[in-house]
Amino acid sequence: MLIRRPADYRPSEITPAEVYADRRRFIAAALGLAASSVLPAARAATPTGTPLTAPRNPKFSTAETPNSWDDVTGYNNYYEFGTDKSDPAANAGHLRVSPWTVTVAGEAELRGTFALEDLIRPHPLEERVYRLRCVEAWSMVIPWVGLPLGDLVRRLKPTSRAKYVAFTTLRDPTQMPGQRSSVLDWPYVEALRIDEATHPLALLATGVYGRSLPNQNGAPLRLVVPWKYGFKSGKAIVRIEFMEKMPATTWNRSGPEEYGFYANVNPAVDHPRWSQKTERRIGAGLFAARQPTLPFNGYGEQVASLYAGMDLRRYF
Ligand SMILES: Nc1nc2c(c(=O)[nH]1)N[C@H]1C(S)=C(S)[C@@H](COP(=O)(O)O)O[C@H]1N2
Ligand SMILES: [Mo]
Repeated sequence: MLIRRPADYRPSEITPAEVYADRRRFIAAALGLAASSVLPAARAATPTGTPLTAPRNPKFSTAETPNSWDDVTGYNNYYEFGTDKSDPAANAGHLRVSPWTVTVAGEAELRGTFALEDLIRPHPLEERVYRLRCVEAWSMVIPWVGLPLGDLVRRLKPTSRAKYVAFTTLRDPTQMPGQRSSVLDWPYVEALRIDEATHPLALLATGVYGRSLPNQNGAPLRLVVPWKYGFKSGKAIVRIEFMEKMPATTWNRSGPEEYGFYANVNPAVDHPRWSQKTERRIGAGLFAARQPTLPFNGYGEQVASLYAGMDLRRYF
């Protein structure tokens, strides 16, 4: 069996795109310009999208300063639209995100295909400022808008057999050019254990910066699991399936020795090709010090008990 290793087709994975983005900011600063004036013209300098009513939930928000709109919407991972950090902003704009349906399947009482609005309408939206730590050792602070995933899961009434829940991204190569290449097995699937999915920190995001999600951030519905590496947070979700057995997930299949099912942020367990001890905060500037990565991305007090007794080196 051919095991595709991301390194084989992403030789420039970690640094060049970041350095490139920072260099542009650096040049902009030197010229006394707004960074946006030298960034690609493809994206708006100010927030777009429909304004949402979503009071901030301070209990679940970090006090750290959020990244800029430019960082949050211009530096993305979304391989359906290309593997460079600037590709999603440049290429995702045409994705049709309305109307949108989500199919609920498997071990749940409330199954079927729902209009997105019907699925989320009963749940009030709130804003939560979360850290997002990418497995590639960069991080951002992002003011998400969404609903607690656990509230929706409970409403769907998983059966007693449901132990996992999988989230599948849209598969549509006509709209998602990255799906015409085999960079990953499409569609993108990520999954959680049910107790993870019902943890109060797990969020289904419909917006960011007080407005509906830009396509590059996963419109119209994406997961945000702040104590896990960013790849667990699937974008453009069309299917939620409750399962008895642990499902195969995209990144784990693509490199099982590099990307575990759990993917909990853990500075003590390095990625085989790089350290996870520190991270680079996007937007901090070329000369800013890397910062230490915290266990469970700093959410250990809330989530560590989910993994009591588990060997986190084995279940990484
Ligand atoms: N469908 C899909 N979801 C995805 C990805 C992807 O390539 N495709 N990339 C993941 C990774 S690696 C990260 S770090 C986050 C990035 O989210 P952001 O671009 O909103 O910051 O999205 C995750 N969700
Ligand atoms: Mo990531």
